[in-house]
Amino acid sequence: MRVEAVELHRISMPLVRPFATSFGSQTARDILLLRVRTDVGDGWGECVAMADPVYSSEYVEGCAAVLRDYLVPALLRASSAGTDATADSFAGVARFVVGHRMAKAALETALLDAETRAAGQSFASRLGATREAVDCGVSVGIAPDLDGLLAEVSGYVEAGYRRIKLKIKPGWDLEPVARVRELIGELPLQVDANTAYSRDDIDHLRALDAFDLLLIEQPFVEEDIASHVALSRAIATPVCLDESITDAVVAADAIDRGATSVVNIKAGRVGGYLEAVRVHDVARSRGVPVWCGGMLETGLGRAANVALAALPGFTLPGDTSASDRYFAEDLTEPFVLVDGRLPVPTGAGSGVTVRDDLVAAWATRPPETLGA
Ligand code: SMG
Ligand code: MG
Repeated sequence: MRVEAVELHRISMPLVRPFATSFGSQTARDILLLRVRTDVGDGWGECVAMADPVYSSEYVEGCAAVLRDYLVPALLRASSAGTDATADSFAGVARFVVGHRMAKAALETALLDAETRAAGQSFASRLGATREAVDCGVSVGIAPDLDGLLAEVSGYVEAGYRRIKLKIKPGWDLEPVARVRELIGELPLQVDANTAYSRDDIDHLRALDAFDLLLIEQPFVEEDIASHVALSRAIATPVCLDESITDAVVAADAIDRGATSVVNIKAGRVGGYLEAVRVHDVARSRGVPVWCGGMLETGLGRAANVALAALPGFTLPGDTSASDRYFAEDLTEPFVLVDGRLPVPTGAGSGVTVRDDLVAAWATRPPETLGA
């Protein structure tokens, strides 16, 4: 496969309701999309970085810069020098840029889409999926008040979600969790702190053991593996790392050190879907369950996530909610919940079609074309 050009598209999509976390509130999704133009057809990839560097050090404008200045030129050079520009060979090109995993993942996904589409193969089959539908959970932001939270959660329970995840932070934890547990009975429940706590909070966090949670996700800062080990020893609720897990080596190490007994896998956070599969593999070989995280993706990124979530080690419901959880209208055909599950796309490539009319209508700046 030869890459002829790469387009950078920027769009903004309003959220159906604000999504608040310990690091701030989002009201719209500012998204970078990539289209690769190749000799065998086009491929699309979505960059999961947020508008600001608040969830991770990466952010949309930074991803666009590293793609424009480094990753895309390196890919175009390698391709014109005769390297077969597949997702696999992209690893060799990407290696010379340190970090910037979300930017790399977006480009790798576009290549994966182009090559599997041309071969008539689905993402699910390329990644090694074994299921036709995946169990879905929903991530619930920090609400303005408890009544608002309970009303929102009730709506998701009615919609059929198989697991609720609550965002927590100091001052918004035990009470909301207790009230939601009371509301939802035995429905699986978990919490995500997005690094809002410190080691001094271990005694406080232990009180969460009363609520029979599936897990507590990323209570401490991402580099602090030692405090996650300390918490894991002090608490009965399983500790799950998200932000800390940046590749399969880190995942294996965190598991072996006892910092995490469940892993949240996000392809963007680990540099792409191929590395995400390797994280799945190291966890599975250690008997550690994984689940698919989310970054408020459009249908494009959601399609790839649902394919990943269909691998055998993904034994817990993911943050793979339906399109209408975030968007009134999706960029692709919408993902609709059926009995708390989403069907895994079976068409070639991502299996969904990006609507050019919406990419143009929602554009926040003119597209850039590199190469050609
Ligand atoms: O896609 O439903 C989704 C979002 C799930 O909570 C979610 N993601 O830390 O896991 C996480 C967050 C990161 C994004 S918060 C703006
Ligand atoms: Mg998280």
